[in-house]
Amino acid sequence: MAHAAYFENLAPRMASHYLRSRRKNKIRQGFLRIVCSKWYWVVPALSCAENPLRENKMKSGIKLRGKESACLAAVPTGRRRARGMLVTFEGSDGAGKSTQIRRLQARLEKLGRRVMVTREPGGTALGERVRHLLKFDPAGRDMRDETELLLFSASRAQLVREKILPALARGEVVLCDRFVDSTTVYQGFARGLDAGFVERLNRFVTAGRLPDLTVVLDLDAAAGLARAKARTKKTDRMEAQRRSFYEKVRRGFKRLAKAEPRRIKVVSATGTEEEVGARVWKLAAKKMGIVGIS
Ligand code: ATM
Repeated sequence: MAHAAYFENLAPRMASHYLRSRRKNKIRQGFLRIVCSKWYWVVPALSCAENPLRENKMKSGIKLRGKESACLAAVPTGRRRARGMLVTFEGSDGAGKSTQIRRLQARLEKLGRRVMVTREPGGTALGERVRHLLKFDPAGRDMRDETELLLFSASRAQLVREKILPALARGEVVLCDRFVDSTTVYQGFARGLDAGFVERLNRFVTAGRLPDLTVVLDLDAAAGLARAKARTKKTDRMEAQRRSFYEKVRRGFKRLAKAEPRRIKVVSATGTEEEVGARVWKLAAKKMGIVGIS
């Protein structure tokens, strides 16, 4: 009889035990999730054998201290991907944007980050055609300012949707040679087109995605023009402006940086490539939370 009673009660007892342990498990899991929410992606990153950062650490002997997590943010692992980051480079022509972009790309890739480099106007098959129209095509000789604004915007609309947003969604760092601030400064400020309209158009074209960091390489207009002229032999419609235009452009970028000091940083482009590179790295590393690597 005793046995019969035992077995009769077994099912409800098992059910209640099951429910209790499930509740306990849930609480335990919830607790672990809270504790690990900041760290659960660090552990796999450190322990994962093919983690590029770990390999890098071994190869270069870089010691990661303190906020290692900062560097680990570079490694998309497990359930949490590194957040994509958009860094744009602006400034007068000849300020050395492409050189600095290449340097930054190399440093980030050494740390295991995936980097996509692109440029404006251009960066897509369609955008490169538009670039040619804007800069070199004789048909563009008589281009009106409004047409110019729309062509730059058309190239950007394509680039943002075809390349930039997908790369950011994959957790990559996107380094873009010029972006929306060029339109604000060149077409809005220097050409004098309606600033309110330019801003609205910029928002539409970029789907509201502003850069996380914008580095303005600042150089005296005359020095920039001289460098740009020495570099290219092709006649470039955009580079055939008066010096006063470039001075206006320089002032425009500085004004923009004052208005958005958290995002836009002005960096002196004078000095050696390495010196400018060190200034750029300091800003980028800070923005990406990379510590201990100067
Ligand atoms: P570079 O790729 O060499 O930077 O040339 C692009 C030119 O287009 C540059 N001109 N100069 N001198 C800046 C100009 N530009 C604009 O006027 N508006 C824009 O929105 C962009 C992206 C570039």
